[in-house]
Amino acid sequence: MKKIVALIMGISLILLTACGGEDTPSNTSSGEELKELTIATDAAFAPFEFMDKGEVTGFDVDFATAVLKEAGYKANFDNVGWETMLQNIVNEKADLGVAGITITDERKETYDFSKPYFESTQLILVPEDSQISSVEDLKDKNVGVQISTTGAEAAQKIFGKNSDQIHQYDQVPLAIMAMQQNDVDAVIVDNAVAQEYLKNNPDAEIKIVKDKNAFESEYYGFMFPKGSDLVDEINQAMETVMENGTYDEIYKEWFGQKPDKF
Ligand code: LYS
Repeated sequence: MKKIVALIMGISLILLTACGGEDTPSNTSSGEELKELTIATDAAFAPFEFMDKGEVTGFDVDFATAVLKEAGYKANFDNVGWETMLQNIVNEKADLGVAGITITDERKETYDFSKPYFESTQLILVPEDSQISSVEDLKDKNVGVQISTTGAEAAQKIFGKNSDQIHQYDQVPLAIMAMQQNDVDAVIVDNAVAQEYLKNNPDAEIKIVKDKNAFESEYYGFMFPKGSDLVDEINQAMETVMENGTYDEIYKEWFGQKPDKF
C-alpha cells in the first residue's frame, strides 16, 4: 500500500512539474535568469539615450527596458553608434535597435519596426545672432546633420541629394559643435533632442527655428532585423506598457509632463 501511495505521489509530482513548466514561458519562470536581448543604440542623443557615469541612460532606455521586461526579457544596451547600429541589425548582431529611430517607408524595405511610440519632427538650430528664420533662409547656407538620419534626408530635400552644402557628422553633438565653430550655419535635428541640448547648455548661444510647413511629423519605433520573431511579442508588450500607465510615468520623468499623444 505504502508503495502505491508513494508511486501516486511521485507521478503527481512529475505531472505538476510538467504542467508548471508548460504554463510559464521558459524566459519568465521565476528563479531563472531572463533571456537577454541585445539592443544596439547610439548613446549621443539625449534625452533618448546618452552616457551617464559609464551607463547608457535616457527615455528610450527606460521605455525599452520596461517593454522587454513585460515581454519576459532583459535588455542589454550596446552603444555601438548610429551607423554600426544600422548594420548590426541587418547582420543580426543585435536583436533590435532603439535609438529615437524614425519609422520610414524606405527603412521598412530593410528592417521591421514595432508600433510607433513617440512623435517627433525636425527643426533647425542656429547661433543666437543668426538671421535664419525659416527653411527658405537656408538655401545659400551650409547645414550640419547626423549621417543617415531623417534630418539628413530633410537636408537633401532642401539642397539636393549630393549637395556640398550638407555636412554630415557621425553624431548630433559633433554637428552642433561644428556650428559653434562656424563650420556650418545651422543644424537640422530631431526637435526633442534640440530642446534638450538647449536646456542642458543654456550658455551655448544657440536658438531654435521651427518651420512647421517644412518638416513633417515622424514616429519613432524599435527596429528589428527583417522577419524577426520578436516583433509580435514586443508589440504586445509595448501596447501593455503604453496603456497601463508605465509609459506616462517614464515620459513624465524625462519630459516633465504627461504626453499629449500616445
Ligand atoms: N530620428 C532620426 C532618424 O531616425 C534621428 C535618429 C538619430 C539617432 N542618433 O533618422
